[in-house]
Amino acid sequence: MYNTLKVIGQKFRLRGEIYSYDAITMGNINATYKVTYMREDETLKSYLFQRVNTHVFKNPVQIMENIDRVTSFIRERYPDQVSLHFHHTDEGQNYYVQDGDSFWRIVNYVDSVTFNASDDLAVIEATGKAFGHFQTQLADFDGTLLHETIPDFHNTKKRLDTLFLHVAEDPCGRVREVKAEIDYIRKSSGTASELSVMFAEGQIPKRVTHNDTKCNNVLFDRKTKEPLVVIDLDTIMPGMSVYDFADAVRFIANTAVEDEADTSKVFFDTAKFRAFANGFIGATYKSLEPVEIQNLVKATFAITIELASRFLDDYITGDHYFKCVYPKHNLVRTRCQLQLAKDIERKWDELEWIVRDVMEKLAAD
Ligand code: GN1
Ligand code: MG
Repeated sequence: MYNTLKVIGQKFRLRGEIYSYDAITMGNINATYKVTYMREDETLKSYLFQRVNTHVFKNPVQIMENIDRVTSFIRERYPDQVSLHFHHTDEGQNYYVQDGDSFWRIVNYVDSVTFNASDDLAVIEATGKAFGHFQTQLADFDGTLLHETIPDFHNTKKRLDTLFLHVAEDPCGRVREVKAEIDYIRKSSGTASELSVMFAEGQIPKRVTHNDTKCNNVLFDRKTKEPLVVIDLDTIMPGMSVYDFADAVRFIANTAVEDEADTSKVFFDTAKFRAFANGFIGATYKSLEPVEIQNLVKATFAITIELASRFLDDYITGDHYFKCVYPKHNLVRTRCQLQLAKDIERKWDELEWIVRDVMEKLAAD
């Protein structure tokens, strides 16, 4: 790996010699390395090198165009905030394609801490605030400038249709193992699809959204625990605000990890939901429309079913999309999301009540 990283660093004209490097294993899609250089004056400087997964991202050049537009917009509007800088090669591109197939990019390393999970409600609220703030930052960014890099990425209806098609085809003979999972998804498919259908019909506003709002995509200040910057801009596209809320809360309010094999540990934590809602709605409620506020809970259920169906679809079709660490990893992930969806369903009324309560308190302030 050292030699590859060295060559990539040279293409991006980084100064000095590689001092150390570590693989960062957090994401499910791209390969990321933290690479530290020692410069001529013996100071150390770190960068993140990323090899983009071009099986998932079929148009990586378009992604880099989106990222370039969005990061320059944010940097111009908010010059005092921590921001992401992608490096350029001699040819002036913010990416480099090695040997015709490896797609590389380099971004500044921000000294920070991330959370894969947290029991600290203040951190959860801050995560909500960060994603809400990110959306308001981009509120008057012209979404038509963005490429739709993964078409129908959060079109739940299409995701479910694709799953059912692959269930019928059963290309790997795995369907017989997952009957109960498919039954529950079929039963939930009407409710889960509803918002994506409304969005397609123009009943829910089209906004510029992040589309991958896991809490580990927010960098926090090590000392103050204040959010610094939102990262992982690969899926920035026009989308639904409620799904950014939902995807984040699906992840952060899960009492277990996303791939917990013991589903008896999986619950949807309503106190965490409230904390996240406080942060997110607090940052966005002035611009959110009633149809959005009213659908936050439905979106949370929908995105959980959507992700379960994406994991299950990948399992049924032979595990080509998400990185798998062991053979049934995608099945374990599916079961975990379905357990979570069931708990959200049970707590639905309470969650609706929490959203109303958060709104009332914000309005009273
Ligand atoms: C993928 O790799 P990561 O963590 O950035 C996926 C998301 C899923 C997530 C589930 C482009 O994101 O949609 O919610 O895994 N990203 C893509 O952990 O498919
Ligand atoms: Mg991502």
